[in-house]
Amino acid sequence: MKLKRYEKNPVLEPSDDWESKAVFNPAAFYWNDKVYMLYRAIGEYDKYISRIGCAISKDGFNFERLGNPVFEPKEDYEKWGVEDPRTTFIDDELYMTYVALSKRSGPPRAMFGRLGISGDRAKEMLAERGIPRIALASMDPAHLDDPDNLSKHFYRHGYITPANVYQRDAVLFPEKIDGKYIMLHRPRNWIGPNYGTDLPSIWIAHSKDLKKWHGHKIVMHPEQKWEEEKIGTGPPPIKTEKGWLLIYHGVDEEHKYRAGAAILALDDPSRVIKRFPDPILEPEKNYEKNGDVPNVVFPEGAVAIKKEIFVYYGSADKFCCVATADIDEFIGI
Ligand code: BMA
Repeated sequence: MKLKRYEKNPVLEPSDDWESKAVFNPAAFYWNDKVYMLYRAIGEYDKYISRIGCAISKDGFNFERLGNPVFEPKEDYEKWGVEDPRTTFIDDELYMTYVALSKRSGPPRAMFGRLGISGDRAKEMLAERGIPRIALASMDPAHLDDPDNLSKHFYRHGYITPANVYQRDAVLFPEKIDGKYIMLHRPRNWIGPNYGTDLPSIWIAHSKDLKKWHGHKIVMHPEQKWEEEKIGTGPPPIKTEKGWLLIYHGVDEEHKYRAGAAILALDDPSRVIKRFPDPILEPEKNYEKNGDVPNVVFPEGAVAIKKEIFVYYGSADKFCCVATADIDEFIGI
């Protein structure tokens, strides 16, 4: 099963000032008949600090930007960037997980050549990097009626992953299960004999308070050639008749990012009911092959509107795009 790209992709391209270099890896949610995309934006390549902008659409394809960032570094623990947001409604509150950088990370290594960074300078930049962690923010969605002031209304919960665990991918389920919040995450350094996996994998955990997480266990390991380096979560899982539809990303040895899908049991999402062996989307178009980091499709938002699913993804760390599918066909009902 494949996702169908919108023929007029990208739906968002870099614009002015704080979003002049790249807009990518968007979260998405549906509220009052509109799709909201919260996207990661870069305005310069030296510090490469990410902010989060918002664009709104009535049809899921044509977006209008709000103009100013809706979320930007404020606390020390995120002062070098807020990246890769994922949004979920739980009990009528809008939650956003994101990567919080407390240390300078700089541009991705894949861009060093183009930016003329090499030798000692490259070594220095890599040595400066800290361990990325996931932080959480939330908002009462009633504030969406006051879009110009969104940045004031996010409440920061702080880090939700520990200091020594390298984390860039975490999503919350849209519902509690057995009274507990559920998270999928990808601890990159939980590999080796103690962890039961040689490669970074997708794990599950539960929590009563969104702060302390328990019961960590692997849900999926990399299996296919196209995910031979690592896998990580994509958008928050979508509830369907057959189970939770999980869209995730897989990375191969050549650093190509593709999207895959699996279905997890509704009552126990640590159980995989079905996993699609082939990618559902892979870099093919110019805007996916050429950008700041080549050959990347990176889904982080998914919205179900009636029987259609809209998947929002970053392409080549440069643009925001959308691809769709009929949910029933997709999961094989
Ligand atoms: C991942 C993350 C994403 C990025 C992708 C491709 O590790 O850094 O933010 O889109 O690499 O560069």
